[in-house]
Amino acid sequence: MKMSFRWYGSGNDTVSLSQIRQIPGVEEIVWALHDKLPGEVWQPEEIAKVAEELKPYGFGMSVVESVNVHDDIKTAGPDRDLYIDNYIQTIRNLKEFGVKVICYNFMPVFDWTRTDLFHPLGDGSTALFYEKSKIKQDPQEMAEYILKECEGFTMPGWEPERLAKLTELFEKYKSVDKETLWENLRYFLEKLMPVCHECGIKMAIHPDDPPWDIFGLPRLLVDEESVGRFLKLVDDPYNCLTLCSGSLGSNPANNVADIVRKYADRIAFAHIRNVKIYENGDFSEVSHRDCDGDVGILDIIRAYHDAGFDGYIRPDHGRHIWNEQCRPGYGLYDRALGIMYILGAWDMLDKQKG
Ligand code: DNO
Repeated sequence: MKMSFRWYGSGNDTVSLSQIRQIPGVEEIVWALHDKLPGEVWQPEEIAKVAEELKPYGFGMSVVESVNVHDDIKTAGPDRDLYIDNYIQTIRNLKEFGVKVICYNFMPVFDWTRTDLFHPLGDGSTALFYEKSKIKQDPQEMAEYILKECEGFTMPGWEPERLAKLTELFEKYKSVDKETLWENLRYFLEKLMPVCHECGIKMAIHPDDPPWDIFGLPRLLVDEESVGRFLKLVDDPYNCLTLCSGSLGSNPANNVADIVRKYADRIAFAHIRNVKIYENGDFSEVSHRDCDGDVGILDIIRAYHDAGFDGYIRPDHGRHIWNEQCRPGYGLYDRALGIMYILGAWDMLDKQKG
């Protein structure tokens, strides 16, 4: 297992590389060119700038999160082949810098969705929260709330340029039902696989967050069965998963540790996060400690360990603690605590194995 930490880049993150350097065990920075819109080619000189920044700290840059997929690819729009060609060019450019895994998602319109980004947890900390009943309302209202809370930062999946055209976007997806979306995903991945082989880069899809349809938009990767369908859809060792424990785990019917055990050989990247689920289906993000939430963090870590997982792993969202002013879910302190929890469990498992 290779421990990593997501970083949004100089001037775009409250956390610095020198701070990350002091968290034990971090080998890799999970990065992206956050000013790129979906569909644009990532140019070598732009990637080189990030490589230069990471170099003095000795961090690898093997994982990109995300190269976002243009809506024309998701909806089979008129320019999908053009945008797939651009994606392929980006893969080729990333290869030159040692990238091994590209995390992406195939969620329509919205990436992850929450209704409160700073929900009080009762101990003075706050965290991301999802209130089911709010999602039935106006998507425009929710998008405006999230954009307002995130002013000053770029938020992948929440690009203001895209969301300014929300009605148009919803219109585009009107004719895209679940089966069509599966088909469009297959088309995209089949075009990419030969290039992934050539470049040694794995495509690692992020499951849908939350794992159910929202605002009438179809969501594909929501449970063990759909994850299995995805892996068979394009049955190729370079067609992989970013297995996010918190996304799948916010449906209590999902046993994430079982999913890890079943598909470990196709997991290229692991997001480890804990979630507390309420009876009415609302959920709150919580600390990484197993007993604080419901996803079974320790079982999940054990499942990775038993499988001899040698992919990349990162603590996912943290709470906002000790008055840290940071991006929602992406502060320094709680994610650093998360790393220590994961490494503590992992080291103990190593020791027991002898
Ligand atoms: C949320 C993240 C997701 C993820 C994308 C991948 O914090 O896990 O936004 O980066 O879905 O494309």
